[in-house]
This record gives sequence, structure tokens and C-alpha cells, in this order.
Amino acid sequence: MLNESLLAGYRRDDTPNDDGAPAWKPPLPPAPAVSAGTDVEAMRDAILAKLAYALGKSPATARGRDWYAATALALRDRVVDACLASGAEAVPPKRVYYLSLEFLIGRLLSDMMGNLGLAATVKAALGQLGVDLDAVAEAEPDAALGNGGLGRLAACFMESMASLAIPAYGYGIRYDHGLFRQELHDGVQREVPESWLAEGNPWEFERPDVAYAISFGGDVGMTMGPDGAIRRVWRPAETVRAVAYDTPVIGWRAKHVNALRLWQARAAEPVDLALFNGGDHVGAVAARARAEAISRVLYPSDGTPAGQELRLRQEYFFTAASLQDLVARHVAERGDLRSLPDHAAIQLNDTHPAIAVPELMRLLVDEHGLSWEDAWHVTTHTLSYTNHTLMPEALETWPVELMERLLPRHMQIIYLINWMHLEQITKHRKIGAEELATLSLIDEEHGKRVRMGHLAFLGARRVNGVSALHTELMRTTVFKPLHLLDTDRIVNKTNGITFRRWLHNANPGLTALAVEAVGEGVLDDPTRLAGLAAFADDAGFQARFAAVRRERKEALTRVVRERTGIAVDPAALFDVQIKRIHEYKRQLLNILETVALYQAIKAEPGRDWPARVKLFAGKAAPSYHQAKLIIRLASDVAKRVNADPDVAGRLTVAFLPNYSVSLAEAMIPAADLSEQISTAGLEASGTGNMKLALNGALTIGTLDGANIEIRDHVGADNIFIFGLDAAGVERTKAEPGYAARAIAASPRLKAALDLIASGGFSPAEPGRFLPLVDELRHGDRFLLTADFDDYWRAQREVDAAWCRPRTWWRSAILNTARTAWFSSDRTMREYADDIWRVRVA
Ligand code: 26V
Repeated sequence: MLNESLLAGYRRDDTPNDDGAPAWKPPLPPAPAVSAGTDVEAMRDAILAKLAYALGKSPATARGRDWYAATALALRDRVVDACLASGAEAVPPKRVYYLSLEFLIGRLLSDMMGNLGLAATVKAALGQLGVDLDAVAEAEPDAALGNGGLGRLAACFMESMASLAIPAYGYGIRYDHGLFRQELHDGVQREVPESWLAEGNPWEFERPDVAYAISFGGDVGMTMGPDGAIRRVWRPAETVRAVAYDTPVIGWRAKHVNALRLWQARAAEPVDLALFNGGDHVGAVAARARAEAISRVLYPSDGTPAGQELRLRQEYFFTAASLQDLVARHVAERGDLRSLPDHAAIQLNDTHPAIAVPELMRLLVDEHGLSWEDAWHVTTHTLSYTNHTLMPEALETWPVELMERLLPRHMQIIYLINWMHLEQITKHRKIGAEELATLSLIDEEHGKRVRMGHLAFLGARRVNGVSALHTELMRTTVFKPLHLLDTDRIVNKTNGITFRRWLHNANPGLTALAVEAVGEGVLDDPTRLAGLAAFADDAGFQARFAAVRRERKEALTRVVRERTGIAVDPAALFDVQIKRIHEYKRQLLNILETVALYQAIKAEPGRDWPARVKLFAGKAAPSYHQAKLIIRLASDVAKRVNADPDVAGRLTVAFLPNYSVSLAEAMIPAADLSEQISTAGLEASGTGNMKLALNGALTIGTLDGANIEIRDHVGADNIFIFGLDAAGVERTKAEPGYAARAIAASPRLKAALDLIASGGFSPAEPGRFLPLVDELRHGDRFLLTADFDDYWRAQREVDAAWCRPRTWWRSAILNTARTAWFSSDRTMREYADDIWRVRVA
């Protein structure tokens, strides 16, 4: 499929039409394919040419980073060729627009090489130049334009849509600074700014010709149209420019190329000439700094809504630019905006782009003259919304006062939508004030605030959760009143992961083994992994599966030593918990079990304890004090445990700094045990759980999120489930004093808490961890105390299973064989069929 954003396509002229709308020109003829041949010599010459003519370097002066940039530029040419060669029609019947404030991409080199089928070619080409591909790959910075699961999901979806040839654009923000780099100093997290663009970005195309004006503030006036109807006119106080940057997203076997279009904020006028000429040289550039701040930095909040005005400016900025872009494209291609729902499906990734609901209404009614009824039909048949969490503190609301100041016309439209929505309900039945309050777009209990989840729900044709359990909880809790008004709107779309990145590229050894066992077709059709089940009991196959794991563990052992100085034994069980640090994810439960295990080994040194390495990694939000304290506890526990000769060789603990997509790619293939231990009902889905299971790690987990579906697929014998289920969590929370009772009933838990509380891991500052222990003793919102004993039991089952290698490796192989369903290709097909109604080739 030829994607016009990357190649010829529509060119926007800088000179607007009379009505201010951009002037569109017909497509240019396609450029000739310039880079011929995919052989090693051609690739070598292409890389050398980029090094010389794009970077101005010779092989003698080139650094790793230069080789990386030259290689990326040479590959980008091939992506453009692939785009041309696919030769499909320029205007597809329908496009998907995926709006997301986050895209957690990571590195792109191996992704691009893999999907172009050029990995071996590039390796050999660089080899001829005496350059090591792995070293070149290491020179690429991660594009960390996201916090965690939500942003990584968007990146997996983009790759799968390209692989399925679904015509799609991803829309987001081109942050100058992605998620902070995490440094640990004596276990204390320090955030360091990250600058992934410092030396340029060879994958992207700047599009200075694709730019839109984005307005803020001011007031709303009225005029009379020629038909005598009143029209509202927004008279904004401030305007910034959104400039497009496109990164091509190439699908598996280069069949299709889509674009990830990220917006950069620029000042409408770089300098205020009047101020400058008046001598106020600083004031003359102040507006520019304010405008450009919008795309400066990713909010590292992950869950706790950022609250500040700048965040709302970011949300509106990228939503408005994206909608203007797609509306202009639709008008150019089809003319009438009333047909938008037939040709465009817009997916809102969480509520961050929920302002799309009033913005699309504003564009249609105020700018394009549609009636309110027509505009509402178009809006509610084009937009859909994905929810990613039900935790009350994470649900976005914005103060009405702020919305009125920043987006006065949008606030009017929100009031109108709300009025019509409530009017519709009260027309049909009598309804109490209390129930009405739960249905309203305006939350009146915490000062007047706009509920963005409600707004997204009302504007959406479909609303989806991200696992079966999460979707059911949407229907029965937060969205229950809205769900009862339209029981067809909420649907489930269980998350998935792209196997190209998380199996083929991250674990080439396991992929080669799978290809050998079940054939090359497994690369195109992951359901063929099921064929591995036939080898689960085969001793020879088990040995090869274990050897692949061993090799990845040895590599990770080197990383652990480099990053922490800690020596770990690759023969030990690698027990891995990698994700953002949050109380509900319960890293603290894992640490408590580590402390209890430490005490148990010391108490019974003669027992045959299997060697275990506990590995943690994850970032805490900068202002999340409890999370930072959990990191510090893990580090302090590691310090004492690793120095204690009584447990040497049996228990080792390490917290790896600066968790990232790249580090995940190194850790996941090396993991034996996957910790998925959130309080049931709180982890919407999880996707790390899928990556680890796919790579053959066994899960120890609660009945939460997609863990339930993972158990259903791999079988209850091949997963370690423990703890309360979501209903049990609700029941327990209703019994006051459960924590004190649970601690009293568990001498093992009590002893672990006492050791931490008495300064056993922080002798210089005995009270250091009291905030964590006190929370467990007196509140325990996340029910660690209630689940501790069953977690301990499950962990000892893990020990026993590890000591029976034949059954362990059987389970590991079955995990890989039975997790094909968690491919994001499956997820994207479901969205395409049920939500977007777009054809999949
Ligand atoms: C919400 C909250 C609530 C307040 C305090 C803690 C906290 C932390 C995180 C969040 C979630 C923010 C949105 C998000 O990233 N959700 C994640 O989305 C993933 C993709 O659907 C999913 O796999 C994760 O389970 C879900 O947490």
C-alpha cells in the first residue's frame, strides 16, 4: 500500500485558500526506486555513501553513532522503496487513526532490518567494513516517548497494523525529551533528562509543509450566517504551530508501510519584532518559549493525572493537529465530511485525546457548517475509546475553570453535549438527583470538573477494555450507569504484543529453534507455535530449549555485573519482576517474600534450597515517594543479602537501573519466572506477562488482568496462581482490620516486617522503611498481608518444580507453544473487525 504521507501523495501548499483552509494539490508521480539490489555489496556501498554524503564522515573518522546513522539512513531508503513497490491504491477505502499521547517505541534498527528481511545482509555488509552490527545497534538511543504499558501497547499496535496492511496513521507528540533516565545512588532514584534527539533522528522525515495552527484561550463571540442562523466564533488569544514529523512503520516482510506522525510545537512567530525593535530582546522570544514548551517533555506521571495546564495544552495540541490533518485529507479525497465515518476510524488511546469529542464537533459545526445533529452523528460514528485503568485516582478530570480559560468554545460544547445527554435520559424515565450526578459529564463533588472518561464514552461508537476481567469490571463499576444506557457499547479487546520484536528480534535463538521444529511458516503465523507442544516432553528438545535460555542468562549476567557490580549465577532460577513501580503492582510483596526466604535460609542452612536470583527493574514517578522507597528497600535488601555468606549461592538480589524497552529485550528471554502479582482487579491487562510467557518463562501471578486468559491458554498446570480473586479482594476490603489479623496469623510475615521495621536493612537509619511497614500494618490498601501466605506457598511450589527439570522445561515449552493468541496481530484483527470495520488484507 502506497502511503501518501511518506511519499508522493498530497502536498500542502503554504499559501492557504481564501477561506484559510490548506490548499491541496494532486499527487506527484512516484519517484523512481533509486536503491537497487538487496545484496551485501549494494548494502555496504549504500552505508558508505550515507556515511560520506549524509554525515560527512569517512570510515576512519566514523564513531559507532555515525555507523548507526548511516545504516539507518540506508535502511530508510529501502523502506521508501518497499512503500513504492507495494503499489496499492493511494486512497484506501478506510483508514485508522490511532491517537496516543505516548508511543514507547524503543530502538528501531532491528525492527526495520527484521521486517525488511535484511538482518543478515546488513550484518555481512558491516562485517565487510570491519564493523560489528551489535555495537552499531547499541548506539541507537531508545525512543522512550511513553511511560509504560499504555505507550508500549501503542507501539506494538502500530507494528501489527503495518504487518496486517491496515492503512493507518499513528498520531502523537514528538517530545524533545522522552521518559527520564533513572540513576540509582545508594538505592535512591535520581531522574536525569533524556535527549534522544541530541544527535538527530535518522528514521524520521520532517514535514515543514504539513503544519497547522492550534489555538488557545480568548473568548467566544457570535455572528449571523447568511442563512440567518447564529454561528459561534472562537476568538483565541494565542496560536501555536504544529509541524509534522513522519516515521515510517514497516510491516512484516515489507508488505505495507504506515506512518507515525508526531507533532512538534513551534511559535507562530519566532520573534515578536515590535518588542525586539523596542529593545526587549528577551520578551521578544518569550512567546516562542511558551509555544515550544508544549512538545518539550513527556509527563512521567504514569497514572496519577498530571493536573497542570501544560498537560492539557499537550492533549489539545496533538488532538487538534491530528483532527485538522485527517479532516483536511478527507475533504481533499472525498469532499463531504458527512461521509467521514465511512472512511475514517479514530481510536482514542485512553482519555488523553478525549478532547477530540468537542474538537471534532467544533470543526464540523463551527468551521464546516454542519448541523449539530449531523455533526454528532459523524463524531459518534468515527470515534472509539480504549480505557486502560479503572483506578479512581488515575481517571482524568479537568477543572471547568481551567477548561473555560484555555478552551472556552470546547467548554460550551461540552455543556451542550451534557445537556442533551441528560435531557435524553430524563425524557424517558424519572430519575433521582443522585443517579443523575453519576451520569453527568460534570463532577460536582470535587469542585466542578469535566469527567474525561464520560466524555470519551459519550462520543464513542465503541468503548473497550483491555482484558476480559477489566472489561467486565468496566461494565459493573466505573462505567455501569453509562453502560446501562447502551449495553452494546462496551466491548473487550484483550491486549497483545508484537512477536516480531518480542520473540523474533529479542530471542533469535528461540525463534531459530521454533523454525527448526515447526517450520518457517511460524514466522508468518504464530498459531503454528502450537506445534511445539509435540516436543514438550522430548528430552533432546528440552535440552536445546534450556541451552537457548542459558545463553541469554549468561548475556544478562554480564549486563547485571556492568550495571550493578553484582555477580549472579546463570545456573540459578532467574525470578524477574519488571514494570513501573507502583503499590498496586506489589513489588513490595515480592521483597517481603525475599526477606522471608532470606530468614528461612539462615534458619535452616542445611536444607537443599534451590539457587534463586531475584531481579527487579522499573521506574518510579518522580513525586511518588512510596514507590521510590520500595526501590530503596529492594536495593538495601540486595546489599545485605548479597553480602551474607550464609545465603551465598542460594539467594541473590539485584535492582537493575534504568528499565527501558532495550533492557526488557535483554531480560525477557533470560527470565525463568515472571512475577505478575498485582492486587486482583487493579492491573487492567499487563503485557509484560505475555512477553515473558511467550519466551517460555513460567508465571507466578494473581487472577488479575490478562493473567486469567494466560492461565486459560497455557493450562493451570503450567502457571502458579495464588491469592484472592477480584471478588475476594472486594470482600476482604469490606472487613475492617484485616491487615492486623493477617499479620498476627502469619509468623513468617510478621518476622519479615519486624526485620525491615527495626532497621535490619538500614542500620544507619533504622526508621527508613517505616512508611512502608506502617502502611501495611494500618491500611494495606493493596492487600499484601492478605495474599502473603499463599504467595509464599506458590513460591515454594516454584522451588519444587525447578528441582524437577523435566517438568519445568515441559511447562516452559508449553508456555511458548500456547501463547500465540497474545499476538497483537490477533488484537488488531479484532479491532479491525468489531470496532473499526476496516478491511484486513
Ligand atoms: C493508573 C494508576 C492509578 C493511580 C496510581 C497508580 C496508577 C498507575 C498506573 C495507572 C495506569 C495508567 C494507564 C496505563 O498505563 N494503563 C496500563 O495499560 C496497559 C495497556 O493496556 C495495561 O496492560 C496495564 O495493565 C495498564 O496498567
